[in-house]
Amino acid sequence: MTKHLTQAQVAHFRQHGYVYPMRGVSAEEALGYRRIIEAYETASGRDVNETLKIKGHLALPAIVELARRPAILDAVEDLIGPDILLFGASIFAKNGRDPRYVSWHQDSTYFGLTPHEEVTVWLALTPANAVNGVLRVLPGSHAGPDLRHVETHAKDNMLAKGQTLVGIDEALAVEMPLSPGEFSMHHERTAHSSLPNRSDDRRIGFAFFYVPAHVRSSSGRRRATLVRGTDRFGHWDADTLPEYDCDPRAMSELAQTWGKYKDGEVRQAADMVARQAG
Ligand SMILES: O=C(O)CCC(=O)C(=O)O
Repeated sequence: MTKHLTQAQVAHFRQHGYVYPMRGVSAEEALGYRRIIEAYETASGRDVNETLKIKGHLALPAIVELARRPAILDAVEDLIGPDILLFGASIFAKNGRDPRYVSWHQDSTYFGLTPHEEVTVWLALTPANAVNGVLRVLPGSHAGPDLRHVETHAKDNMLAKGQTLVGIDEALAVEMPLSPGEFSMHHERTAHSSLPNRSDDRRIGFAFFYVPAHVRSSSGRRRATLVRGTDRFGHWDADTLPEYDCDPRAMSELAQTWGKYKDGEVRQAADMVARQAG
C-alpha cells in the first residue's frame, strides 16, 4: 500500500531512476515560498545560488517546513521507507534570459553516501519547461556505476565544480516539466542536467536530498535532520535547525558545509571509498 505514488510510479522510478509529476504544495503556496526566498535574497544582497546550497534548509524555518510537507514525505516514503533523514537541500534559481546551465552529472559521485539510496525531490517554485531550462534526466542511468566526471569549473555552470559527464547522448534525455508546486524525484545515480533559461522570468526549483536512516556518510560523521519515523541507526548527528530566519548558529553550519563541499572534502572521501571498493 503506497501513500502518494501509484504502484506504476514506484515501478517507473525503480526501472528508470526518476518519476514526475507529483503535487507537493499548491501553486499559491509555491508562490508564497518563492516570495519568502526572494525576500531573503534581497535582504542578503547575494544570489541565492551562492547562499542556499547543500544545507539551504538551515537558512530559513520555512524551508525546513517545506521539506517536511506530508505530500512530499509520503512520496519519499513510498520509495525509501518510513525512516527518513533530510541530509541536504539546494536551490537552483536561474534568472530570466540566464545563460547558466547544469551539466550532466550524477550526485552519487559527490554526496559521499553508502549505500547509494538517496532520492532527490526537485520542487518547482515557478513553472519549469523546455524554454526555461527544465530538469532533464537520462533514463536508466541509476542502474549503472558512478561514471567519471570532468571538473570543468566552467563560468556558467551552476555546479560547484562544473562537474560534467562526457559522452552523454543528448537524444536520450527526458525532460521533466512541472507546474509551480509540483515535484519530480530522481535517484542519486540518475544522470541529470538542465539548459539555460530562455524565458523572461526566473526558473526556480528547490532540491531536497533524502536518505533512509540506514544510509551512512562515507566521508566521516555529518549532520542531517530526521523528518519522518525513527532513527534506529544513529549514523548522523542532528542539524542545527534555525529557530528564526538567518539564525546565526544554523547559518554558520550552512556556510561550513557548503565550503567543505565546494572545496572537495566530500569528493576526496568518495574517491577513497571508490578506491577501497575497486
Ligand atoms: O535545477 C537544476 O537545473 C539542476 C538540479 C540538480 O542538479 C539537482 O537537483 O541535483
